[in-house]
Amino acid sequence: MKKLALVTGATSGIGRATARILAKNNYKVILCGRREDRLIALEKELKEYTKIHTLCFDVRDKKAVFENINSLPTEFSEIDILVNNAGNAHGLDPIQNGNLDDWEAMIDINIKGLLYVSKALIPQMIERKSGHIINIGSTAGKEVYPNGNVYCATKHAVDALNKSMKMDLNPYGIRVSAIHPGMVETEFSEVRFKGDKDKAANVYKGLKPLEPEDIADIIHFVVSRPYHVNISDLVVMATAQGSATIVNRET
Ligand code: NDP
Ligand code: 8X3
Repeated sequence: MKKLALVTGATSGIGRATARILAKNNYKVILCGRREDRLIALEKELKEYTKIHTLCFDVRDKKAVFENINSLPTEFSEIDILVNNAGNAHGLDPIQNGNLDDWEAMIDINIKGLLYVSKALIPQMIERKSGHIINIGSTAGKEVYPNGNVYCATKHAVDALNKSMKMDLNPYGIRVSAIHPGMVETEFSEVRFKGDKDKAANVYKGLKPLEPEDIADIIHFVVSRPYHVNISDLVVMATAQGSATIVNRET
């Protein structure tokens, strides 16, 4: 049996694809998310490959984060790999029209949630002088785009936290890596546009976007390097994407 990975946001998109590839490669996996029905379905699907545990909590709820992680059964308590993936964009409005609830959701989930889960797991990694944290940033954490304001700010924060974690955890031999995807077709745009499927589909119209499996494959590559190799920062875009704002919709 290989290492144990905890994946946040495992109920959809990049997180679910990551849980699948890790499970199929014999990693033990803890699946996290708020939608319990999806956690149960994924556990059922993956338990033929490996040992699976599920944790149902909202990363915004710090009490729930610590209670869930601190009460893991022994077999799932020593976590080698944390994939900080849970997150979303809420809204796409110019700053002057931004919705406060959307802003708070993005800041609370994408930044504070990532910090709570990391804070709950870092002590055990320090104690063992081993571990690997994968932070899912975004190209929105490397550049900004019109109306992306607060989402871009949260992903710039993930970029900064990734670099900071790498420095602060360096004395303890802990690996820290960020993966910054461009456009990946998941439920991301449906969440951003509050369930408007047509608007969401338009984001990917006329191009071949990344698929969640493309990113999952890269996460698997990153975690499976020899321990002395730390891939610190990776930007991955669809070939049709030239930058956050340049997209070739002819390909
Ligand atoms: P999805 O919407 O498909 O998945 C988001 C995941 O995050 C779900 O599993 C969801 O689970 C979880 N999540 C959201 N809010 C919370 C919360 N409050 N507490 C716990 N879990 C939560 O989107 P993606 O797979 O695309 O997004 C995954 C990550 O990738 C995000 O951090 C996103 O910013 C990033 N990203 C996405 C890109 C894209 O184009 N799709 C590009 C670059 C980065 P549940 O609702 O069950 O809680
Ligand atoms: C998600 C990709 O282009 O919407 O982080 O910012 S994008």
